[in-house]
Amino acid sequence: MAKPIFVLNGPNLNLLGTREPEIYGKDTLDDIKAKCEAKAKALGLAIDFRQSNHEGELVAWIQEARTGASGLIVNAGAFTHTSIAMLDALLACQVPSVEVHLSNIFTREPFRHHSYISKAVKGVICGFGAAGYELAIEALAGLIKNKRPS
Ligand code: CA2
Repeated sequence: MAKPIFVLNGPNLNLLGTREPEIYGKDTLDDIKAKCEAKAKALGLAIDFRQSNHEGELVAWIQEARTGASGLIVNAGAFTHTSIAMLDALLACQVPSVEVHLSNIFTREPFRHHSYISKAVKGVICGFGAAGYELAIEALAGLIKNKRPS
């Protein structure tokens, strides 16, 4: 059985759909999970979708991905702009990874313009709402397929 793509979500993303829909869209995190599962299934992949408000738990999951995942999608929430610990975990994690943000962080407050984790990922998708997660799965599908022995 192929390893799943881990989809890791950071702090407060469990509140999606409850407020600020003009920034983050109307989808709840469960809606996004369902969209990811459908996209992965269509591409013959599996996902393991998780959310935590705790930096250490996110770091532990990135470490788990080293051996347990074929790819990694990370929306680190506000930890994007603060977490050297997540950067270090991602640098040590050899699996292909994509950073996703629902909003376009570059059109928002200056403190959101810098991401600590971008240095460690293959690419960044931001500003496309929930569709960004589906785009990230498509991107990873190509990278994972190219790695499979033929
Ligand atoms: O745009 C993104 O996906 C973010 O990663 C979301 C984070 C934010 O800190 C980043 O700068 C960009 C915040 C997620 C919190 O989402 C909420 C949604 C509804 C209600 C409260 C928080």
